Amino acid sequence: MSLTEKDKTTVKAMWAKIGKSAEVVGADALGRMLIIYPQTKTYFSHWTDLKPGSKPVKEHGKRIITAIGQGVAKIDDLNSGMLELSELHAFQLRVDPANFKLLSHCILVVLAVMFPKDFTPEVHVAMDKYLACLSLALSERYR
Ligand code: HNI
Repeated sequence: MSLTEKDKTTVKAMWAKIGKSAEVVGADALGRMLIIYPQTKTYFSHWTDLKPGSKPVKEHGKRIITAIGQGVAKIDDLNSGMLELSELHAFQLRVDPANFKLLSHCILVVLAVMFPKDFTPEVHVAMDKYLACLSLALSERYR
């Protein structure tokens, strides 16, 4: 799957609208993932509190969403843009790449909830495609 120029423009415009809310989006999406797909909690068992709104969830949500924003900036070459993070998730963290889809879904839900007017079907499909491409890029180093 590849992003069209129109997809890229739509993703960039939506990302600009998210702006300062990005941290909230990241934290809410991560908090939801841990509740809705409790199997994902195994990766974060070293945290003191995995509940939505907890300090580690907020801090990590910020880290994740920052990386997703960096992906938007490197949208023309996601594979090389995400290479280091792919390496980290594959070899150090050993996160099953199937989980990227679960987090991506939660991000879409949060965007729909927080930006109902902006989240048109066109934005929905462009963001879905972007997150799928990002997840694929994150899976690059697995094999
Ligand atoms: Ni992920 C650490 C980005 C999905 C489990 N992850 C990070 C870091 C970034 C990041 C950035 C911090 C790197 C560093 O310390 O240098 N993760 C992303 C992105 C996605 C993603 C952009 C998907 C869009 N990660 C996931 C998923 C899981 C996951 C789906 C597991 C279900 N990530 C982790 C774990 C860590 C992590 C575990 C280490 C956490 C810690 O405690 O430091």
